[in-house]
Amino acid sequence: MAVITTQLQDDIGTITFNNPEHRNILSKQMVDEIMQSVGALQKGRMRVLVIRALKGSKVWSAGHDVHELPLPGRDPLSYNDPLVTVLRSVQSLPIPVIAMIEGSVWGGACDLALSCDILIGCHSASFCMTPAKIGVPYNVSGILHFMNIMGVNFAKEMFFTAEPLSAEPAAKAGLLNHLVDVENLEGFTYDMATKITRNSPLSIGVIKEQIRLLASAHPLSPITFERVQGLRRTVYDSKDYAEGIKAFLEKRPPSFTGE
Ligand code: LCV
Repeated sequence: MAVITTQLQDDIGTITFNNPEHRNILSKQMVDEIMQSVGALQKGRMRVLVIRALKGSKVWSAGHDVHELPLPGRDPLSYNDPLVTVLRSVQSLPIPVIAMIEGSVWGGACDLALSCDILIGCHSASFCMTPAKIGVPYNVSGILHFMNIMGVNFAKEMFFTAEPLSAEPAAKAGLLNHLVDVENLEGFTYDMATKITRNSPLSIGVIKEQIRLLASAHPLSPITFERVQGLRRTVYDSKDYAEGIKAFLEKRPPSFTGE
């Protein structure tokens, strides 16, 4: 059964998460359907893409499907991980992608929302970065994302506390472009999308790619990159990483030992 629905109207594509039972987790199935839909929508005249959950959703997306996290010894967020793949495809799509946020956003879903170009949320929106709650070593591109958008100290607070940031402080920290009342959320989002469809798609596409390249222009020497990967390995090889996943699946708080 499909976990998303797709629509193209007046040059605006819409992908709606439609797996409320499992809180719109970014499972491989969800990611595959998103990638297929984006490909199909690009065959039409799509100038803007809106990514959203169903109206009235309490959870926009609960993030990576924890059942699909590899057990110790393998990088949980490697280059080819389905979630990491969809983040790259959203970032490199040559059209603006608007995340319309209603409900809570967790873990990798925060990264998906932040991979979009514009975030418009209502007061039920919240953002929670959960790697430390599960014992996951987040990846370099994901961390850079948060640093670029909210600055080092806010990023550290989100990663270290693994506490949800509610809509108002999230908007102040730059996680939301606009915070609007829920009854205006759709209207505001599609009004902005319509305005964008009237502008030059070539100019917009080039500006989006220029900003992506400039924002990720951080020289990292090979030895530094290898050091980072080595540090991440000590985490995903750890007992704590296994404990984090086990505790999640057993629906109990994890007991981390630092080993
Ligand atoms: C699998 C789930 C999930 C889920 N996976 O409903 O960023 S990183 O590095 O951490 C990355 C690895 C990542 O993204 O990790 C995932 C981070 N996500 C979370 O920590 C959120 C985990 N979920 C929750 O805290 C709750 O589900 C929320 C608060 C989102 C909703 O709570 P609520 O009480 O409304 P349930 O918890 O009862 O969840 C409904 C069903 O969805 C499953 C969950 O196991 C349950 O399925 P079962 O009824 O079959 O048990 N589910 C929720 N999140 N990330 N499965």
